[in-house]
Amino acid sequence: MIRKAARDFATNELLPGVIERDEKMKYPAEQVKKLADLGFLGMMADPRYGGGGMDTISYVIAMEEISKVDSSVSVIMSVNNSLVCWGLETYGTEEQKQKYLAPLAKGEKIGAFCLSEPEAGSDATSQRTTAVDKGDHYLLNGTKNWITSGGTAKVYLVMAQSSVELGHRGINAFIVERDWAGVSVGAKENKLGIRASDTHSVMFQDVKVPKQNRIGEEGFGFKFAMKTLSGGRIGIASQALGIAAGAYELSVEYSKQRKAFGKQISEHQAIQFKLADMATEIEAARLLCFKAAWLKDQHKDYSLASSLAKVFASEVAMRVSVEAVQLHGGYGYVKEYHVERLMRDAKITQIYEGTSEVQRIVISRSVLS
Ligand code: COS
Repeated sequence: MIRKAARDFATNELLPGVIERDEKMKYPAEQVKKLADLGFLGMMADPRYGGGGMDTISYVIAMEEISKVDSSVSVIMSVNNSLVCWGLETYGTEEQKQKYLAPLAKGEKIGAFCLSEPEAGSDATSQRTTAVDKGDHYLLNGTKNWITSGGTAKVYLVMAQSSVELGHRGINAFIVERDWAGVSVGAKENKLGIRASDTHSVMFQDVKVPKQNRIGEEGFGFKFAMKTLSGGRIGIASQALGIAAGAYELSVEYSKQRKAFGKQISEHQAIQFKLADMATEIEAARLLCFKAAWLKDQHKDYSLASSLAKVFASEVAMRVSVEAVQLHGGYGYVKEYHVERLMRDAKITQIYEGTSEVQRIVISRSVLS
């Protein structure tokens, strides 16, 4: 049912206009609103807070279907669900959940996750943003980069350094509202892919953050970010899976229509083998996503599984989408056939929420421990 609902939504609501939104970097405001009505912006959150109460497997399925068509929309969905809502639900106080999680899970507000900085992407412990303890509040100063939904979000989860001498144990996580004095947003980034999504720098200048807006104990911020990102990576792995599966489905369809050398190109073994390789890799990526999701649903450790899923699925998305363009030939290189967009969209899945290299750090540490 979830797959069908997501697929119908992608076909009926996302496909029309997806090329134009990509070209013009137009934020999918209407589509995100409908996604909220469908309950997909807080799929896994507890219904007590307006969420859908669904499991992570359902989320993977919905992410796959939506990403087959529009990854600018699915990244908004992924960040809101698995970084923002999940982070708040798991580590927030009851008061924080009532105030912030409820509107976010219902999609009345969009949330953003602010960890990356100009000099702290993979090296996430090197936070330059500071949050100085001033008694009843913290004073927040710094800049966050490449923030998904940075311009539209009303709520930011912000990581900042409160005690440099404590290193990563001095980092805190805060809930910051867009409308507070001192919060400002830079210009929208002009990106290679996921061009319709709203990526901005977010600046904090002497922002007063009340103590009750800290998430968890003093110094819990880095662990909060790592734990939240472990789940986020399942979302991005599913996005990559969807990009690969979308490119593959278009390739199967095209290969049955296009004729060359007197027959459909699907009758040429060179094309058949390309499709066979795509199908094999996509199935493997899907099973890795399901395994990570299943472990999370069973409350088992899923940090390794989510890195395995993300590194593999994102590399499959790259390989499959490049092959899909090749299979489409000249048509693949123009926008109308969608595969060039999928190829551009695929690249980011190897970069955000932990690059492929970061996933290999996580995996190799586990292998060697
Ligand atoms: N869950 C819980 N805790 C974790 C964790 C996880 N998945 N990963 C690391 N930690 C903890 C460690 O246990 C350690 O705590 P203690 O010192 O108390 O034991 C602490 O976090 C620091 O970890 P570590 O020493 O491994 O830090 P490193 O600087 O070596 O960095 C990587 C580890 C590279 C894995 C981490 O910085 C990372 O994931 N970077 C990428 C961040 C990212 O995804 N950026 C994209 C931003 S969102 S688009």
